[in-house]
Amino acid sequence: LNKAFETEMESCRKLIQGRILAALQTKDPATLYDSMRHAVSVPGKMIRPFLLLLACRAVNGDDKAALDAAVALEMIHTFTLVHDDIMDHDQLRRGQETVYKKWDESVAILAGDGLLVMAYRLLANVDAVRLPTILRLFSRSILQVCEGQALDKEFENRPSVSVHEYFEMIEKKTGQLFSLACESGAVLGGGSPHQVEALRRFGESLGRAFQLQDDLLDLLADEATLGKDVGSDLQEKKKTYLITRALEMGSADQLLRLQSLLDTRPIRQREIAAITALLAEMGVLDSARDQVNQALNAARSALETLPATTARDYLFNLIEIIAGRNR
Ligand code: GRG
Repeated sequence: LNKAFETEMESCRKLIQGRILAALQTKDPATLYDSMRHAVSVPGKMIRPFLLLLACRAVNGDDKAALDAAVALEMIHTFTLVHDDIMDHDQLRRGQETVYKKWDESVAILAGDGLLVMAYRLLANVDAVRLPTILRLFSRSILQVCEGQALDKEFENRPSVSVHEYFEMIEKKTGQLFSLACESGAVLGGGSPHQVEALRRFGESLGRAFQLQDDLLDLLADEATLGKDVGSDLQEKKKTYLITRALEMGSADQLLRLQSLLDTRPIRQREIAAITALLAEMGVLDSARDQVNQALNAARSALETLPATTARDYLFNLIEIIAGRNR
């Protein structure tokens, strides 16, 4: 990957992180602000704000028009993680204790709420002409994330879920913040309707690839590198791509073996390894990798329709990063 891209990604991370910390100077009440600061203290990959800024540049817009929205988006993403960790009982996030583990559920609910509202306060700074559109896009997407999360939780209690239903769920849960990043960046940059739609589709496909990778990483990643609990999806009976596809591809005998492994508690490294081997035997891991590649190709096609700019090159680079990510 080219050096300029990496430098740009790192400088975007620093910029967004600086803005987030600057917005969080309040001390009291400590359980509210300390827990909010804890949630943002280790920065994530910052893919979503980077996408928002690049989408703005890709339509010839200025960073200044997009920066507050980019910071707001990362806060919203962090808020969903804080609440998700309560719902999934996760202990580890970005390599440190989750807010829910370090404090308790009440504190984590409030910390998440605080982050969401601070994000909306920042969004209010967006240019007045574009503000109604941006508020509509953000609110619609966040509601869709709620729907995706509700489906995800409902699926945990269902014995089987189709691959089609799985894709509907991840389009909402993960795809929406990716497509929101790209669509709102393009709107803030003053892109044409065609450009806005191309970038929205790019974000949607990238989000799909990203979540499929996330499903694979829950099984295959190294916990220290990943920075969150490995095997958490299995423990929580998540209907990931791997599980929904196994239900389609497995023989009766393979599905019996899978079910008995999935019912084991707790799920340890031994079970994870056995489940991985079984899914590989069914052809499910290859199928997942194939789906990742298809989604990344769709993302590439959407970008082809945009004018050739440095920002577009960086968006192509991001596709390669996601193709090879291990955290
Ligand atoms: C009101 C929107 C709303 C929220 C409550 C909790 C919840 C509903 C939704 C959670 C949705 C969720 C956690 C989706 C998972 C998306 C995902 C792949 C997260 C990991 O993102 P990364 O890898 O994380 O970009 P980093 O740590 O790099 O920021």
